[in-house]
Parts: sequence; C-alpha cells; structure tokens
Amino acid sequence: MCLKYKKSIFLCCFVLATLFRLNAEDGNRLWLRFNQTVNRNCHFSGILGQSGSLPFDEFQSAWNDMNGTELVALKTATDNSLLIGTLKDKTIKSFGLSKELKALGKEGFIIRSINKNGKRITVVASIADNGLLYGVYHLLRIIQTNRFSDNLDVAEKPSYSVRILNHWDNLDGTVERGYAGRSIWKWDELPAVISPRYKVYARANASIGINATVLNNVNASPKVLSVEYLQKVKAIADVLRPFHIRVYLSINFSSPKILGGLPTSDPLDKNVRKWWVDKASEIYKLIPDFGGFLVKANSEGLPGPMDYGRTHVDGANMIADALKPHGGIVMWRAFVYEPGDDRAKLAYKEFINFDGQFRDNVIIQVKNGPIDFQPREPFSPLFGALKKTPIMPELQITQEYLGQSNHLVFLSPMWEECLDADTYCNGHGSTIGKVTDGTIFGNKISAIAGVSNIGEDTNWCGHHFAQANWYAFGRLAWNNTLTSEEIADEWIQQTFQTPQIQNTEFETILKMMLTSHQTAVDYMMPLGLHHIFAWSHHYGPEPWCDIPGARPDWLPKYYHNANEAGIGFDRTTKGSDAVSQYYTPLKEQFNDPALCPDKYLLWFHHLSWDYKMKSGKTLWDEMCYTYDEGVKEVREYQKIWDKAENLIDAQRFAEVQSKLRIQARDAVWWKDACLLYFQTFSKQPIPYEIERPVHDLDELKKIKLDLKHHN
Ligand code: GCW
Repeated sequence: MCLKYKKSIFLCCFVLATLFRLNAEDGNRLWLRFNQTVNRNCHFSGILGQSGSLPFDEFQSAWNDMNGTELVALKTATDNSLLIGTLKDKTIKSFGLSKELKALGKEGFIIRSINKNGKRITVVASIADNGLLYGVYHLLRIIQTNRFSDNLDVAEKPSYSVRILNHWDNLDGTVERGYAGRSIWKWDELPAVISPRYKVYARANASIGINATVLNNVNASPKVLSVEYLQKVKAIADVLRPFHIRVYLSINFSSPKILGGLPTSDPLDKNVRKWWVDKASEIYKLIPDFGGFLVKANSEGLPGPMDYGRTHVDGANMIADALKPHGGIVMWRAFVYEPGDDRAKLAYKEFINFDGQFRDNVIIQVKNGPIDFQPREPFSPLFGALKKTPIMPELQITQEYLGQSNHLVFLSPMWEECLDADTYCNGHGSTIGKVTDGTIFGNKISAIAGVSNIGEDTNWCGHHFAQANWYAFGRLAWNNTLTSEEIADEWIQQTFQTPQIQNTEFETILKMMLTSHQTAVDYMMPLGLHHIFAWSHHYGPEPWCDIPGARPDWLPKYYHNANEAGIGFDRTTKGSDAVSQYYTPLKEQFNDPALCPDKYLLWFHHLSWDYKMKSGKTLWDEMCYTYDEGVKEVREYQKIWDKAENLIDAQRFAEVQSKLRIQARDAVWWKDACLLYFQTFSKQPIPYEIERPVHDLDELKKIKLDLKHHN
C-alpha cells in the first residue's frame, strides 16, 4: 500500500474516532447535549449581538450542534431574529426594558418575544454579562425542552447570591465521600498544565447558574494557602472566571502555626490576625475576584478557636476582618458536635447565643438536618433560630448515605422538603427557603452550598442519574421554589433527548426519579430511623455495629436504641428534649407521637413494637411492610428501565441497568439485615405476605466491605 493511501486511511480513522468520541453517549456531555436529531420547533432567521462575547458564542455553538449550520450574524433585526445584549446595545435600550432589567440585578435576565415594526424578535437581555450568559443558557434550556414559542415572557433573578459547590477534594487527588473517581483538580500538574475538563466544568456549572466553588475539602490541609498552591488556585480561577464562577478555599484554622510558623493560631493574637490579613492580600493580588473562605473549625478533631479558649465568633470575625477590605466572605460551618448531649441538639446549643455577634461578611453554613446528611432528617432547628446572622443551607449532592454511586436516588425531593419546611420563626409560612434567601430577614449575603459529587469519571458523577443531582442543586440554588417535577422533567429531556423520548416511557422515568428518594428511605431507614450504617464507609446496613472505644454517637445503637420494649430515639420533652429547639406548633407536633409525621416518628420517639400506627398496623408490621415496599419499588425501576431500552442509547442504558441490579440486591440486603436484626428484639414474625429474607443474619454480620474511611 502506498504511503499516501495509508495516510488517508489513518486520517479517516482518526476523524471517525474523534467524531465517535465527541458524540459517544458515555454521559460526558451531561445535560448539554445539543443533538441534531431532535426537532425543537425553533427557527431563527439570524442573530444580533456582540460576536466574540461568551453569551453570543455559547449560543452560536449550541445552535450549530443542534442544527448543523451556523446561525447568520445580522446587523439589523429581521423577522424571527434573536437579539442577545445588555443595556449597552442600542436596540435593547430602545425596548424600554431598562428599569425592569435593573430591578433584576447583574445576574438576572429577560427573555421576551417582542414585535418591533412588524418584526418578531426574541430578545435575551440583562444589565451585565453574567445575566446575559444565564439568559442564553435558559433560552437553550427552553429550546431543548421544546418550550420555545413566539410568546416568550421570562424574567428571572437568582434566589441566592452565592450558589456554591463544596468540593471535598484533597490535595493528593483523593475525594472524601467522592464516588466518581479521583479529583478533577490535577494539583500535581497545575499551574503548568490546564486540564480541558476545567472549562467543561465551568460551562456545565454556569449553565445551571452555579457561580462559586470551594476547590478543596473542609478537612483542609494548610498547604492550600502556600505560595505554591495559590499559583495553582489562580490557574483554576482564571479558567472559571469567564463563566462568572468565583473560587473559594477551605482553610485550616491552624494555618498560621503550621504554615506560617507562628507559635499559636489564637484568633486574638495580633500576629495571628496579621498573618491572615497578609494572606488575604497575597491571595487577592493573584485572584482579584477571590470569593472567601469556608471553615470547619472545632469539628471532628479539626483545630479551631476553642483550642485557645476563644469562640466561634472570635474565629470567624478574625478571618472576616482579613477578607473584608477585598470584599470576601467567611462561610463558617455549624457542623459541630462536641460530646455532652443528644448529638441532634449540639449545633443549636453552640450557636444560638452568638446570634448577631458575627461580622456582616460572615454566613453560618448549616447542614439541612441536625445530624449529618441522613437519608431523611427533619430540618436543623438552627434555621429560623438565628435571626440576626445569615444562614446558608449545606446540602450533600454526593450520596454518602444514599447508595453512593450505585443507587439511583434523585435528591431534589429531599431538598425541596427541606427548603419548603415551615420553621414558623416568623409565623406561618417562614419556610427555610425564605429564611435563607433574604425574603424574611433581608440579609445582605445569601448563599446555598452543595457538596459536590464530581470526579474524573467519564460521566462525571459515577452514575448517569447522579448527574441529575448536580443539575437539581444548581436549579434549586437559582430558584428555590422550583418543583422537583419541573427539574426532573427538564433534566430528562436534555439528558436523554431523542425523538422517541417524548412518550409514556418518559413519564415513567420521571415517576421513577420522583419516588426514588422515598424508596431509598424505605429500604434503608424508614419511619425516622437514622445512622444505622456500616462503620466508616456508610454504604451498607450495620445496625448491630459496635466498635469498642468508639464515640457512642458514631454508632448505630445510639440512634436506634432497639430493645425488647421498642425502638427509636426519645427526643421528646421527657427524653433529650430536642423538640424544644423548634418553634410552636412544630415542637408540640414532634413531641406527640400521634401528631408527629410518620416519616420522623422514630427520630423523635422511642415506641413499643406494638405501637398502633396511623395505618392501623403495629409499628413492627409497618416497619416490615415499608422495607418490603422499598425493595418492590426498586424492582419496579428495573422494569421501567428495561422497557425504555429502545429509547436510550446502548451505553447509558446498559450502565444504568447494571447499577439498578446492584441497587435491587442492596435493597434486599438492607431489608434483610434490618428486619432480621430488629426481629431479635421485637420477637415477632415478619408478616407472612412479605417476601421472606434470603439472607442469614450471621452471614450478614460477617460482611466487611473494603471501603476505607475514618468514621
Ligand atoms: O458527613 C460527615 C462525613 C465526613 C465529613 C463531615 C463534614 C468532610 O462523614 O466525611 O468530612 O461529615 O461534613 O465535615
């Protein structure tokens, strides 16, 4: 074969391989799949705007992918054209949108169908580039989900000003509670090598309105603030900046001592204070739009102000003062539980007296529940309790306690339940959404954080459906009143879009997503049970777990308290009295088993096995039926998915199918482990209609997965 011929074959193979890779359905493109095959009912005659600007180019490139042709750039509006611009654009100005746009702020936007001199124009407008970019992504979402029309009238602004991912990524490339491979941040290669994934990451986040990211684990290494690492951080910040994503860092409170060589890290020591002031200046010289610090202090063995007899206020304010001249903020975590009382009460007890004492650039970051990202928790009573200090919810996108990257669990319904929960702090209707987004307290800073589930896996999150959780976090952070149904609907259409998906299978996939959280709760820990996981890795069941010498509140028995008399944690006024941390009427409701919602029953009450449930069943029977229901639901999901085989591309179909098989096996494992173990106390039969256990308790007790973690 002549060389020329060989070369062209090689070239052909290369092009084909590249094309295949670009369009491979491996999940790499997330929800940003602007496939050509789908008719979206949207035709533009051309586009007006600032060519070369990110919003303009993002639209052009997506349009190209959707239609296979470039959208013609126009000089003047023609019928059916698209206009993208800020108030600097004369035509936009001529529409008289200025007042409305200003009210929406820099991140807000308008998408509107306007008739101008007999011409229909679709306008995307904002006062700033940030808003314009979000507007463009929103228009693309409208087109992708087949909602485009000649009558568009959308005006949006975000619920929270800081919408932030928390990466629990370590500098050695591992990810704490990460189930999608190693960290996407390649610290060893930075700043010399910039992974192309950083930009894809930035685009994906911006497309759902995320505007901030904490790059490193809250269990922070002081090294991240070293001169060497700050150069690496700067390199990442430079890639994220065009997408309006600001970089933040988690810091170790002992940094002045460990990194700076000072004899102490006492927040009232003047050299320590100066160290932070200098460090902040050094950072802002490199990264002028640096966001600020996230701090986990005096929690799970990490250092903090209490090591020096100081308080959270002393610690947070010292760091806030260093950041203040540069416009930075401190996100100070309330995930603290020094032993001494019911763990569910500790954060509230530690923070309640500090209300109003923090600087105005401090925000307290509170996990959705009072314990720790359990499959279901009532909300943390700190929401609504601090009235003069802004609070931000911390949600966990990574599924530490929810099947990790093996189980299909759409988390949006759980977050919706939290954001919509009424705290009653300001009378009826004081939902967590309103308490945190500034509606009720008018706080200057508002923020919401999600612990990232992103890793270097091709599909980013380890499970195709886990992408929906990243997506949902962004969408809820943008608009905390969206429903899970709206979010799931958008996500499915964008992620699995094929001409066929618009039919009944679509509805069942949607239903599967919407019920999946309840299902996981049912087969793991229904009726308010919590923290009955295996030691350390938190994947499977281990309600019997006992580690000599371990902190009692790291062990399942502390939480389920199962004995012959019954099961559950008594947090009533006669027990630990955690109920009293809630406002009336919640505290009375939670205190009374007859009024307490079933989903929180064993969170607040220790009840006898024969306790009569609202359904009429005994507690034991109800528990058995609920575990069984969880298993049945997963089996149903397998059927739903298999039925969709010809609608979904082969690779993603097969990958989800095999994960569902694992989930079904795990659900049975959970059901058998919990029922067989609790049966040793209830001494009652598993109702006979229910599927019999397939495992043996002694065998289950021997299972030790090799998944390492510290607690
Ligand atoms: O959920 C627990 C996790 C720890 C985590 C900690 C925290 C980063 O098991 O892995 O540490 O919470 O939120 O600080």
